[in-house]
Amino acid sequence: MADQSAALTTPQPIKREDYTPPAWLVDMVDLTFELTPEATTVTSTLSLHRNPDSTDSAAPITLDGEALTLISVTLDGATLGESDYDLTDETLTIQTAATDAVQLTIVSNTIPADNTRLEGLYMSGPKDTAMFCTQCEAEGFRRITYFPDRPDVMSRYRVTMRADKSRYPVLLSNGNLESTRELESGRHEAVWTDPHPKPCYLFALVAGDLDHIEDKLTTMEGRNVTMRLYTEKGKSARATYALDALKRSMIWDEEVYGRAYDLDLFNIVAVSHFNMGAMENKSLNVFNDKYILADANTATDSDYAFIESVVAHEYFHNWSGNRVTCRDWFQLSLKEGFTVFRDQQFSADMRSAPVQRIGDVRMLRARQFPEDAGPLSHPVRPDEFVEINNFYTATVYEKGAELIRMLHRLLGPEGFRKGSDLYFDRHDGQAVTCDDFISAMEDATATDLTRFKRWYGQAGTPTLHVTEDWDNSKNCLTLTLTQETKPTPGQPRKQALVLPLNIGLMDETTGAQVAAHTGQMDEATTILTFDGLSARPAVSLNRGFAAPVNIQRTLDDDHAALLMSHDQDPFARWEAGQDFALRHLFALVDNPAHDPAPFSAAYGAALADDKIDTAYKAELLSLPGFDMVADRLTQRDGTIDVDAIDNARQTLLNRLAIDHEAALLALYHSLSGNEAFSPDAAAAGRRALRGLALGLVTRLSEHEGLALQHFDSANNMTDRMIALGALNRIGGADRTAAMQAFHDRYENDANALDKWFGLSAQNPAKTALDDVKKLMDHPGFSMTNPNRFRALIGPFVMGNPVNFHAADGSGYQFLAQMIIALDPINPQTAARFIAPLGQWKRHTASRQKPAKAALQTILSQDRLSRDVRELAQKAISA
Ligand code: B3K
Ligand code: ZN
Repeated sequence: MADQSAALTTPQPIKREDYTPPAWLVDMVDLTFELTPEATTVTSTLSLHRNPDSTDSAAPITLDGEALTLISVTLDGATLGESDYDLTDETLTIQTAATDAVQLTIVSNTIPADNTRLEGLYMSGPKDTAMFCTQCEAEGFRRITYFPDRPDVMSRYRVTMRADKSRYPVLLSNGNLESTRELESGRHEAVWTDPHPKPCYLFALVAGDLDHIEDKLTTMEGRNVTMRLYTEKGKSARATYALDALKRSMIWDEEVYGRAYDLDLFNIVAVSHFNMGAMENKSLNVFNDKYILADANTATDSDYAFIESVVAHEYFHNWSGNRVTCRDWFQLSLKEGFTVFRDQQFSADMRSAPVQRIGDVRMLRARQFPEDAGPLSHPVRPDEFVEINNFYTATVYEKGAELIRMLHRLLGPEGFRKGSDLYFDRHDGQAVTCDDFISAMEDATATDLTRFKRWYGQAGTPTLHVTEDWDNSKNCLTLTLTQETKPTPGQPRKQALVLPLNIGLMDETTGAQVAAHTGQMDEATTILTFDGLSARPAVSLNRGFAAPVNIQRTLDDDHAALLMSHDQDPFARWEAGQDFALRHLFALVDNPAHDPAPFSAAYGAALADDKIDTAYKAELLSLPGFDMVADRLTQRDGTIDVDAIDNARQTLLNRLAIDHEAALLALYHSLSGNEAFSPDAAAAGRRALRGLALGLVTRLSEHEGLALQHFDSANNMTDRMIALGALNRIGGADRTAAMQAFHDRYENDANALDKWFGLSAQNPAKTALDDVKKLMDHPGFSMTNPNRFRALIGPFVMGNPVNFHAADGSGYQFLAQMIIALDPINPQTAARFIAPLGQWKRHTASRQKPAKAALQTILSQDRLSRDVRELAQKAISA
């Protein structure tokens, strides 16, 4: 049957308030797969019983099914005729008078080789060696077989896989391997059973010719667990770091959350065709191989850090997501926000906690704050959706994690642990809601979180306005804090939220801490009074980024410099540096002749401070990125001028290079380029700081040559990328030579070649768009592999502001054409690229028009996926 998912109009949204329990539950699922790429037959036998909690005791059995060819339906042994059921493009409905239990066997066909959406059962990898692979979250299982595809239907699974043995020697599914046997015609069979009831979105199978590595671990409960990590042939040597990260994650979850792994086998498969980062299928995680494969020559330090955190994230889902899952998809942040928080905690423990927190906040500001301020703004727990895949957003994930972090802060680590213990114990094996999570936290700590829950329903980033009044006669400081959240689509009026407060007062000359305040505010305005002070202090606000808010206050140069050099809280110290830089960047936007000397002086002092940890110093000395400047400027002015922001950043960076030439050169040379590669955080910190120095000094023409030298002498990918980043800016023959060398070295390594696509797309030269267009003809580029598409188009759209936002609209039109071309192939990935166009309202009038025109071009297509149509419609109606 044809895939009908490209619709002419937008289907009606599904609403959270309309939730009803399933009419039928499935106790047991028995699946048999006769796997061939051109036609896989799936025989599914379901043991169903009426749900006693259903509001409709006579409801028929309604199963979801899309892009399937139905072959037969058998109900309690009787084969049904076509008049006995109702089949549409999206459902199979079977009337039955049975009052209690039935057994239903359905045979259907699907074509994995044609499945470019990468949802359901599809082929991943180079054509002649492709493996079978599945992706079911959120609603992919209905593309494998007819089933009540909703997370509150939890069942036990038995899976029989049959496939050609020479092409697909490895057959994997969830749970334990029950049996294997040889079949006729060179085929073989494996049977897997999973003892843990699970929602169908956690089902997975993989069949292919794979290599693997393995390790073992004994859990705190005494279970001997084998961990296996499978890759495409010849790639397993690059999986050792990921396997080690898995082992460390297992140990960490026992130590920090008291949660042990619950089966004897844990498999990960790294695949090359994947829509996102990875998937937490029960005991069979499937990963985008970008988040598994790493060695010195192919992965950067940030790749290593991502691998560590994504491996941990998917493993942690075994409890926060799998053992306790979501009742419906509106509750997505129940598992995602919590699990992101858990992986952030893990990475903070494995690496530097302040550097991790800075990275988390950078990400939140770059991705979630603009989302929350634009037309796609939605609450952490959305109220409605058309396509659930559109709600795997920075708001659900990253803001969701901030909500959990606030709870952790408000309840304290011990209270939070009591709450998580109660949550896991109370709801083990259940599909629950965000309210259930909060109730467990309340019950375990005797705390009323009614008001805190507003965070789940209210979209938008609050702004905290802070004014300071110093009474010299009484030596008393009064801080007035007022919170405000601007209207967002569908939410004109906003309530006050619970904000954790973490404030320090510092002596204005020595920087020593003289007072501190931790607590919370839950009204629109809070007044804090500090008396008995000997002199007016400097105020350090929102330490640790305790509340995910924007702060509005006036911070003068002296005050900023003091915090930047002395704040006891490492996050606030970094933040002071960012605010200080922003103050001068704004001044440069307003007046290109502005003199940023005060910031440059403070920068020089930080550069000279050799007591600062290296990785942290690299963060302290990194200027706010384009996105952060743009977001803050939008808050100030309502609109932004891309060229003015870029010019301001370049001016300030050039100035820092001139003012600190000697110190930067000394720093560069003091950090050895000869050490043997190690991916640990300290070594990564040294590379980052050396790279920062290189980036600045090569702005001076007499030191430009260092960039090519850095490239040529690099013994690892991070240093190569650092050098190429600088060469991209410098341009000329050195750039051409290094890019060519990089290309030739990595031509046959897809993940490494992606970096070359990305660098070409980020080239600030005016030729960038033409180059990107030409690169679509490169033999390594492919529209059917999301990694390739994202590698080329992503950095152009997200990392080349001047060219993407070209005033003639060429960048916007190009993106529209790309979305239109990708939509019929892979709607989920296509829809991810709508958001940048949705920011049109932030731009100056000259850019608003072409950005809207690009959205109009998309919407004028006859057939669009629900994914793209939903977001494009929202984006244009900002
Ligand atoms: N749960 C998956 C994401 C599924 C996305 C479906 N569109 C990975 C994760 O967050 O762990
Ligand atoms: Zn997740």
